[in-house]
Amino acid sequence: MDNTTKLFKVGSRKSQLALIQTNTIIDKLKEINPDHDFEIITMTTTGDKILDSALSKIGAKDLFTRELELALENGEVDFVVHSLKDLPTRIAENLVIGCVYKRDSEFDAVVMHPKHKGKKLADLPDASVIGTSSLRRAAQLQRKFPTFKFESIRGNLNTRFKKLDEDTKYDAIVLAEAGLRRMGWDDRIAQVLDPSECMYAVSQGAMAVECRTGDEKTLALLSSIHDQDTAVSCIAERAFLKQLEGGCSVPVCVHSTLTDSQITLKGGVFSIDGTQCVIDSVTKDISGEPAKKKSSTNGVTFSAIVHGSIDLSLCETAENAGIDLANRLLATEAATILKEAKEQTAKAVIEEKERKEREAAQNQK
Ligand code: DPM
Repeated sequence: MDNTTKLFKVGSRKSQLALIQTNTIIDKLKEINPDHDFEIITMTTTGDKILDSALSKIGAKDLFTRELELALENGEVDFVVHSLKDLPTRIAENLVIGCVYKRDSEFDAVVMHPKHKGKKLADLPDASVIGTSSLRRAAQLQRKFPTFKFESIRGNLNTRFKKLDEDTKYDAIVLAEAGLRRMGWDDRIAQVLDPSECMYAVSQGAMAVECRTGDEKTLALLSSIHDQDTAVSCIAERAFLKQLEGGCSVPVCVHSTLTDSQITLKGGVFSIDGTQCVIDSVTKDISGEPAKKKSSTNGVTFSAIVHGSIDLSLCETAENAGIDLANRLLATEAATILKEAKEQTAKAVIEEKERKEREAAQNQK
């Protein structure tokens, strides 16, 4: 390697979607920094290995990210690309989100079984089976469509498509529109759900790149593709989830809008069965101060989003929007709904563990 070439090692999950996302980031970095080289090192995470349980029943927050973070900590890779919605709102002190990439669609989308071609959810018959292992999607859609049944479906996106098309079990599945489009499956999108039907998950559709705290070379590189608007929205959403102490174990959903003058964060807490919910919103003025960029590589974290050159006051306002909204909800019956949902999920985690132990014992016989 000569002096002008810099090689960066990039960690990625092996799934097709993860590799597409990693390559998108690398291509953009190369476009801006043509003298840099990138080598992808793939690995398997717990979330990729445990395919017979719903995410919420596995009982860990960092299923898709921990192994990648370990590789970062060990110096095996210089940065890793995540879907920001899979990254916990608290990350280890020695790691940071070096940049947030411009968000794709944040909405959820419905994919129909081929026999329902041309239909929307509202056209499906009573007792239709919808495949999703997201508590958030199931709770909100159960509320809208009380006769539907929601069944867990796991595996990477390719596997889920196969399960939908080749089994007769599911009438439709619900996935993130961003993931579907990144995979090139645009023509299978039967319906994009707007927030009145299904609010999205915190940071859905946004990619984040994580690196080591204080790795100035990598942080400088990543700052070249940082999108401040996406970061500001995601800071508000992540601060909301963090303050609620939520994760994928509870049906928490958001809808944020950012203009030049305001940030509005709408958020909801649902019971697991969707019968109870509280939704509220907070708006903050962001027009006051001109966007003055301040430097913050160390020490300042907004729900774990840190990078080189950002408008700190804007980030702070976004963070406060999330915290305020969470506190407003926690002062209502949302607190009880959340507590019960967490207890239910914790119980489901134990039951799932016992089920697997029984299964393993059976297989030994
Ligand atoms: C999280 C959830 C899901 C993923 C829970 C939720 C979906 C789980 C499932 C936190 N992570 O959304 O309520 O349906 O079994 C994941 C996907 C993407 C990132 C796939 C999807 C898409 C790309 C993106 C899995 N993580 O949601 O359809 O948002 O950037």
